[in-house]
Amino acid sequence: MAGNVTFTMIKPDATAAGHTGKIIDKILEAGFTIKAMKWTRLSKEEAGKFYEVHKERPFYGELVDYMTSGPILAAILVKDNAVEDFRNLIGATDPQKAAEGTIRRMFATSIAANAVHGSDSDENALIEGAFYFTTREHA
Ligand code: 3AN
Repeated sequence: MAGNVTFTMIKPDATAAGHTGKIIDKILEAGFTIKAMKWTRLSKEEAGKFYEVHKERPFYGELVDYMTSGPILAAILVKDNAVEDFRNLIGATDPQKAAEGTIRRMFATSIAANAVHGSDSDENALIEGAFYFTTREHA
């Protein structure tokens, strides 16, 4: 059975463009509740660690540079079938391929600067949430 937790980051392009409030509205309207939330800025070391799975990908350096270029909003979200429903809400990685009405279609500017992150599995949702929040912060 699918889990009810996912993890998101509103990325530097979206926070800089002033889209944070509108994106949170979309997330709440879609039925997610916020279990923990943190406004922060990643160091290169932290971003490198968060995206370690992409280390061998050609865009890894660009991704780390971009994710450290400004503040982000990290959050743990709760809803039935959270991972899949959130991926549907944000749309495809490439905003030009993202469906109408999805967060990336509305707010993202490119594949790299694609406005939001969404965990791709229940397991990664827990790992990613634990990267930012202690157990007490989402009790
Ligand atoms: P998603 O975020 O949709 O799960 P992944 O896991 O394939 O996509 O990629 C992780 C992140 O790496 C993306 N959110 C995006 O910021 C960046 N990324 C993916 N593909 C590219 C690419 N071709 N060029 C630059 N950045 C990319």
